Amino acid sequence: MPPHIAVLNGPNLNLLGEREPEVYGRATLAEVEARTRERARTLGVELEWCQTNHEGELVEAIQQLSGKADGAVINAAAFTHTSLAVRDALLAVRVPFVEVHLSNIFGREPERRRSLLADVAVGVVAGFGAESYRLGLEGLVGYLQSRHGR
Ligand code: CA2
Repeated sequence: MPPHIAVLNGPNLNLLGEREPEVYGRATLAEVEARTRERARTLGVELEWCQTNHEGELVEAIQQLSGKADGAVINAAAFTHTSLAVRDALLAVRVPFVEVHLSNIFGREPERRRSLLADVAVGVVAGFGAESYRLGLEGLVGYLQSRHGR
């Protein structure tokens, strides 16, 4: 069976491409999804994609990864900086994940420089716009392959 990877997107990412292109780029979330799916196809992994504006829905989506996904690519958006609930859900399911951001959160306002998720992630990719998702997926797939090869 091909590895199953979930890509989870948090609040306001549905607005991508419409506003703040200088910060987040011009690609819409549908375009980011299409590019990421194209890479998933060449990597031979199955991709599931979702976006929610609600913290509880994101927590539920993370809980549902258990037993279903081999790994996850997560842009928790503003919840990255605020949500212990998202962190707790990720710790509970123990599914390896890569944290991704379109912008370089470490070069932004102080409140965005802190991630409540990064220390429990396999890795973090930030600042490459839509490419952050592709890079995150590649990193995660490489991690899963090396783990299986051990
Ligand atoms: O850089 C990222 O990917 C972020 O996760 C995006 C979040 C932000 O809160 C994080 O600090 C960094 C924002 C999501 C998108 O918000 C938009 C707001 C207006 C127009 C378009 C997108």
